[in-house]
Amino acid sequence: MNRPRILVARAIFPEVIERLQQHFDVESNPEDVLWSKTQITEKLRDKVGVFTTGGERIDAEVLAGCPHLKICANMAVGYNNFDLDAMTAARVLGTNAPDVLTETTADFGFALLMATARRISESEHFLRAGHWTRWSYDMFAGADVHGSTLGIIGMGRIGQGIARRGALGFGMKVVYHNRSRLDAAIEGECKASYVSKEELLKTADHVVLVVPYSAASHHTIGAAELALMKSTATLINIARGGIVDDAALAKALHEKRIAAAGLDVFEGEPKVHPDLLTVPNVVLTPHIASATLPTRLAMANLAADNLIGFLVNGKPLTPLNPEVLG
Ligand code: 8YV
Repeated sequence: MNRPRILVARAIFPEVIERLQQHFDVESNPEDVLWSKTQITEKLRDKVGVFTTGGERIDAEVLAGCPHLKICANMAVGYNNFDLDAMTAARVLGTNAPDVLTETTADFGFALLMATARRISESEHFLRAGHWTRWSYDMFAGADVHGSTLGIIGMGRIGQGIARRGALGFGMKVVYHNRSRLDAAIEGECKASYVSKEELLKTADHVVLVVPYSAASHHTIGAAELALMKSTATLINIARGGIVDDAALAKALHEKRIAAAGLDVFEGEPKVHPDLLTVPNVVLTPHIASATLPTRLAMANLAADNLIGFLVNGKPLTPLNPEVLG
């Protein structure tokens, strides 16, 4: 019997490949080769499904070369690697991996905030370099987290998780800005108040970005927004590269316009703006906010469940463009 053919675009957990092999003919990538868009298009020519990890671009150009493709299952909650309009036009379903990573990613957002505010990376580099020869009263004095004002831009599930940590665990005053205001019940649970973006930037001691990337959210934070922030404030980006204008941020950090930044995502990653690498008051991590093994396994299993659910049973779990199902 001819089984549906799928492509797994990057190396993933072998047990997830084995699950997929129970249903499909799987072309996988155990060597984790970074295939070009042309190579992926070529490999998808005879496939009905693809497992993507968030880095593989699926757009009209790719779709034009893949006449049999029916589903792209992303192992990520963000799906800006998909041109969803082009996929819908080609009647290709997109799915993402929400929920399973919410708490892990919120943990990381909070960890990055703490590390940044309390200058943990900067002070560790100083120690490792052998510069710690004496104590001084203001050595690596940072900003308080407890009792300060936390401003969250993008109050989806992960933003709400960070708000709960801040309000309930650290007694922070939480303000947020979002495309739409949340229900009063959720605001109450997160102890968060809705404010304009401008007010948030002016009043927050710590600004955390958790907005999805789109043309509309490109450079949500640029020079003008950085100019509104307190000079003592920290900025945390766990959303996507492109939400922050990294060149403007590097300049603001060099000029001490704001105190510090914690960045897990970058414009053009894995490249990092060279001026960010030379500022001491920034904590840089390589897009690892969801990186715990149980969570990454749950994300991979959810992407696999979407492929199996849709291609075997006609029922994907987390469809992004369900209109193609009808
Ligand atoms: C992924 C993420 O690890 O889920 C997302 O949107 O940013 C991360 O959890 C990343 O996209 C690589 O797949």
